[in-house]
Order: sequence, then structure tokens, then C-alpha cells
Amino acid sequence: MMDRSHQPTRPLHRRLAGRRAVAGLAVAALALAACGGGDTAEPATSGGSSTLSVEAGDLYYEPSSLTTSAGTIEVTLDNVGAIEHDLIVEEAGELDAVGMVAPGDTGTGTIELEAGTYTVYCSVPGHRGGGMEATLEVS
Ligand SMILES: [Cu+2]
Repeated sequence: MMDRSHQPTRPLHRRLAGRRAVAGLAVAALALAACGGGDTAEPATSGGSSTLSVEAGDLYYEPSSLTTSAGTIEVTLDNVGAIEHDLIVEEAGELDAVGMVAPGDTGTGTIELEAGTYTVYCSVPGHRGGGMEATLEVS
């Protein structure tokens, strides 16, 4: 009894510190395992994302009647013409869905639209009147 109380405290202290470090590693490992399990349980991206693919020629859009789903919309404009074209959504504040796409190039853009009927057109002077206008139904 008396002998123990007279033992130097330093070795005991070191031993406790070592034990604490091992316990810490175990906790970290458990936390990582829990985190990994949590990832698979998480729901997929909330809110749907949809796509809209349009071909632009000189001077037309194909198809001329477009449909997609409301929310975040990934728009692709494939310019198969010999001059540049873009895609503007008129009722969404003249929203520039896809900026000017050079002939032979493909442009992309991301827009947010609520359900409704929209008109899209090309903003190059004379193109809309020449036929670059389409109806977009967002459901
Ligand atoms: Cu155009």
C-alpha cells in the first residue's frame, strides 16, 4: 500500500496517455464507419433535373415543338448550320439558355423553369422571323 503511493507518477501518466490515444483511434475508426454507412442511406439529389436537346440549323430548330420537365434543365444546342445561333427563352425574361454557338459546335446551358408554355428563339437579327422559333412545353 505504502509502496504504491510512493511510486513516481510519471510512468503511470505516460501509460494513461497511451491508452487514451488508442481509444481515440478506435473512436475515429467508428466515426468513419458510421459516416460510410450514412452516405448510402442519404437520399439521391432532391428535385428532378431534366434535359432538353435542340438542333439548330440555318434557320430552324429541330424539333420545333419541345418538351421537358420543370426544375433544373440542362439544355444542349447542337448547331449544324453554317452560321451562329443561340437559344433564348422569351417568357423567362429573355433568358439566355444557351449563348452563341459557332457553326458545327455544341453549346450547353443550365436553366430553371417552372411548368408552363414558353417560346424559345434565336436572338441573331432576322433569325426568329426567318423561322428560328419553337414552343417549349414544361410539365
Ligand atoms: Cu440563329
